[in-house]
Amino acid sequence: MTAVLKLGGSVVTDKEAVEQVDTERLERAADAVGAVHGRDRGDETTPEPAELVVVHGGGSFGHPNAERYGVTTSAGTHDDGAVRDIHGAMRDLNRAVVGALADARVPAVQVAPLSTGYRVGGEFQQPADAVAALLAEGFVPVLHGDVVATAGQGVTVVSGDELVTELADGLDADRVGLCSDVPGVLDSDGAVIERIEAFDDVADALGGSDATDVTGGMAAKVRTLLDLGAPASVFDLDGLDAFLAGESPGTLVASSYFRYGEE
Ligand code: IP8
Repeated sequence: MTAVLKLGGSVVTDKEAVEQVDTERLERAADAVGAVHGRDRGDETTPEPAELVVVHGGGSFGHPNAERYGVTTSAGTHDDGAVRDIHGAMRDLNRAVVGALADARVPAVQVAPLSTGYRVGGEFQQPADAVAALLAEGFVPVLHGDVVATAGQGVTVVSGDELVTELADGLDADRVGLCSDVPGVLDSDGAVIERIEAFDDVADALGGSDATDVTGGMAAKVRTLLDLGAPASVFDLDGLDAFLAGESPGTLVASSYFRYGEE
């Protein structure tokens, strides 16, 4: 049973500041992960395979730096200084996230997308072999939004969401969790939608099907999640314990196909 969990930039950083970790929220998230995936020190010689991959977003580390150099998921740069600055900021944040998880006894280890992923023809590719091998050896790999080599464009940004999609498919994950600062996918009245099985069911609430890919945001996220080979939950920090306990807090985005696997 493998789960991929994204901790959004709004969970681990103070988005109003520059390169500021939100220590309190990060510790809260790390403690929740540790309560389920922590292990006693001394277990290192006989680890069980780990069941969790963590991905975190850029928040006040990645985004201001990417903006400074005009780099996005589609606009690249050959400026090596930009690569060092954007990647360096994300490494700093990753060190804080991995450190907090380690303090919560999670066998967390850092994996840098810049060293392992790439983009060709606009499509992001994240080979999952090294991550799978780390999981098999009992580690919890922790990846992060980053910059990655992009054919003909130098580097472009890769978002945490793109990593989640690639890893969920590459690892044949059973569950996906997206933890951010919203309690779920909201309808037009601001209420959390419990379950989404088809985009058309929520297109109006999310701003209509035509607007989706241009505006990005939740509509694009829902489309992507519906195409995943695993059910995905969208929730906030209050829902993290429940997700880690195997429940589906917030909004469950799962095509009707997954109903057959349910009791
Ligand atoms: O916060 C962005 O990741 P995201 C990463 O998941 C960078 O979109 C480098 C801006």
